Amino acid sequence: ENGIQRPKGHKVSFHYNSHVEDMHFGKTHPMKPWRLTLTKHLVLGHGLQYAMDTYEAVSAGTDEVRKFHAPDYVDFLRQVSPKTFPELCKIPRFTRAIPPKHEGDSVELGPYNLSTSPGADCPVFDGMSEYLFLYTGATLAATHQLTSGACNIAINWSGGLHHAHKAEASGFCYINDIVLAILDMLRVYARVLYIDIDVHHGDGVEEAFQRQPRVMTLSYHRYGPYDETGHKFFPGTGDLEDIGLKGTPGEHFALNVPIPSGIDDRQYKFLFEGVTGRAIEAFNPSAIVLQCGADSLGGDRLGQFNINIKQHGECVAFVKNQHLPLLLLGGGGYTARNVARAWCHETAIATDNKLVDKVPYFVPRIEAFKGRAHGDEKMYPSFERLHKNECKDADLEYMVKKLEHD
Ligand code: V1P
Ligand code: CA
Ligand code: ZN
Repeated sequence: ENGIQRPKGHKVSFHYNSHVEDMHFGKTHPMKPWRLTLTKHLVLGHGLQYAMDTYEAVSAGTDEVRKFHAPDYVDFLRQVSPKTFPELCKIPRFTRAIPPKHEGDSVELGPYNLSTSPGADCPVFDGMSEYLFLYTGATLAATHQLTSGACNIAINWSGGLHHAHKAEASGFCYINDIVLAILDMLRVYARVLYIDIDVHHGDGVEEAFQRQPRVMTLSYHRYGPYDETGHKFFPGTGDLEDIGLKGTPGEHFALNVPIPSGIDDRQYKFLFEGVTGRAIEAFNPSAIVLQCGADSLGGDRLGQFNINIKQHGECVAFVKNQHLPLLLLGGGGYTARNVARAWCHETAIATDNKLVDKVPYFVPRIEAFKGRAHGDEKMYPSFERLHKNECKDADLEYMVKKLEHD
């Protein structure tokens, strides 16, 4: 009755675990996992679950994460919590790794760029270990659906954490689920193209494959002078001249599109379709990973671009139209209501559906799904059990207000 249909000619799988929503990076931290609650409820409110196979994610294993990350770093992430952090820092081999505190430093950094100080990019928070291995598990499950041929497009909006390094957290990212996914894809696909439309440079992924000609990385990002004090927009890398590690087979297999602030839809479309189209032509990938960071939208709390959800979605549509196995991941996105709107819209694009203006099904008010209301049942409460109702955008605003006060 809402017109949602399974796509004809391809299959989509959707991977998620509601526990990631409950996490808090800290009161002032811009990363809000509850943006995933909004996204989930919009997706369900539109009935898009009927157009895909939905899977509840399980945690990634230690060995899986060690395929890219250093063993000691993985062990640390497995054990870390606000309670265990001070003890873990006392282990002799870490005491030297902690950089000395300089006067004027606002945050004190621990090993691996982790910190319990408020204001840190990569805080140690309650439940963080569970959170990290869950979003990674969801990405790996999505990857397996693709590589086994069970689907053509696999989605994990809780993944896409592109800044994490081999043995260091960076920019809200602890485990680089993207690198792990691509490593797994290389067992099956000859060449993997990684495209990154997050407003930040996908430095962690680029670095991991800088010597590797079977992976081409292509990031679009804000780049250039930031303010009067000479600060660069995070992470400060991704110059046009950076094309992969010189003198290795990976040279020419990294592409960067540095962009000034305020870019609009028309300009972004011109750049994205021109450069991506040429990259696909030249590289001839066997599969594509698209990081759909929503902080490139206008009005983002951290971003400085001016593009609309429509154009953000057209990037997804352009890549989907290549008809290659496609892994869709989330990433940044700090104005939660717009993140949810964008990723729901892109779930519709992936499944060849058009969304109606009003959400056709009841979207539970916040009291109804706060905490672990869905307990141990399968991820999605079936919609038959919910009242049919309408959700106008005002209802989304209501949820935002309630969640913002959490
Ligand atoms: O600018 C910095 C660092 C901190 N200084 C030492 C320089 N960090 C940024 C990090 C942005 C991370 C983006 C992640 C992603 O690409 C993928 C998930 O979207 C930063 C900013 C900022 N305006 O760029 N950190 C914070 N803001 C911050 C603010 C409050 C509390 C904690 C962190
Ligand atoms: Ca980017
Ligand atoms: Zn970002």
